[in-house]
Amino acid sequence: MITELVDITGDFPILKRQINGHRLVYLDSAATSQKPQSVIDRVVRYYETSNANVLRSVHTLAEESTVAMEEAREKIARFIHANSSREVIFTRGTTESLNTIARAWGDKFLEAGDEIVLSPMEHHSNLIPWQQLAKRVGAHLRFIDLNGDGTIAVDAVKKQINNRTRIVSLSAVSNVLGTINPIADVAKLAHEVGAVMVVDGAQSVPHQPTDVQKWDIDFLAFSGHKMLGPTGIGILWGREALLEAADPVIFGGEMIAYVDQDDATWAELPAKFEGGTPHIAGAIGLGAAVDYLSDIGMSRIEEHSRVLAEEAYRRLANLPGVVVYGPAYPRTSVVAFNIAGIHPHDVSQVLDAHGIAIRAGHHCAQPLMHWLDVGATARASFYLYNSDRDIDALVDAIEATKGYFKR
Ligand code: C6P
Repeated sequence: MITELVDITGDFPILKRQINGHRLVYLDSAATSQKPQSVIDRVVRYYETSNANVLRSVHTLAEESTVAMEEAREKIARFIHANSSREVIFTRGTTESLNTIARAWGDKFLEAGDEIVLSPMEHHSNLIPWQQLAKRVGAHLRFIDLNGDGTIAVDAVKKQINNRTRIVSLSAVSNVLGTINPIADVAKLAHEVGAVMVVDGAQSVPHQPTDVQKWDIDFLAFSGHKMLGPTGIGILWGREALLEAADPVIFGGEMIAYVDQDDATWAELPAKFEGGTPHIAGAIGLGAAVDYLSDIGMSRIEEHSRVLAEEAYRRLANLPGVVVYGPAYPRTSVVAFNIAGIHPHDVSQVLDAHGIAIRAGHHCAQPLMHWLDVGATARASFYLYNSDRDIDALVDAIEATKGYFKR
């Protein structure tokens, strides 16, 4: 290990698998992380012992189920330093969280001529909801100019923010460039003009300590499945006053206070935004994932993700014919690259033959592909169960890929 993190691969049953006769080298955690046994066991135990709908029935199982889900909410609130678990809304993931903010807050408070500031590195989930909001209300999108290496300078942000700005929405970590964006500085600029600061934390919350108070932001979206939790569960965090002021977007069971034939009033937070039966097992599983991450310590995980990404960048950038995107330093968790003359899908296929799982494509960031002037890239992404041994395997397999296509 090149970091102080001990080898925890034994906690992840899937990592025992052989793929095409090789040890599985899983370098696709930015798409979704693998799950430790403790998370898998927690979900199974829930279904085996306490399965019941939440917040409705008054029997023992329903009580246990509700308590377990609300305990998970409390853990997640502490994990991101929310003021209260009332600010923590369960969603399906980052995508649903961002769409909810755009609908719930954006539709209510934006008007024609207002502006939304984004960056060209945003994932489609942090772009299209704002495009659609802008179309609905007649607002305009503005984009921060990136530095040549894909980083964001605070001065470039200043140029796009003015007194018509109502929303600034930025990823904390890019899922392609691995850049770490200056969220606290941008939030300060947003607040100076009375705009709200939204953060796409899909790639940051799994890899670094998250403190919404220190960042001084207004909304945060992230996904459970990228941080060792189950798929289909994610979080929308918002400041209580903003969530109180916003309108619900999913109408139905459990999000109401009172209903008659013609109208309805809304439940208190967080229920107001959680219409319908939630993903109870997912929420409880995410709580177990937060326990696992917290036991290791997010600062150590941050260091580990940073060291692996920087080391992988350095080694790939030294390979002839390999182009690596984004800054050498500082970066975290993901390294996107291309091999001259070989399509990334072909790279991915040859790597798979060596047991190595990476992602290839536009990574749901087509505007960023245009900015990089490429159609697609290969991308290796690292997490707490990876080590320098996996970087060795990646480098060897890239050399083999080059040899294969030369033939
Ligand atoms: N990026 C990747 O391979 P969902 O799908 O809702 O859990 O997350 C969407 C999302 C939003 N923002 C960022 C920065 C992301 O990286 C992602 C998911 C995956 O890069 C799947 S496309």
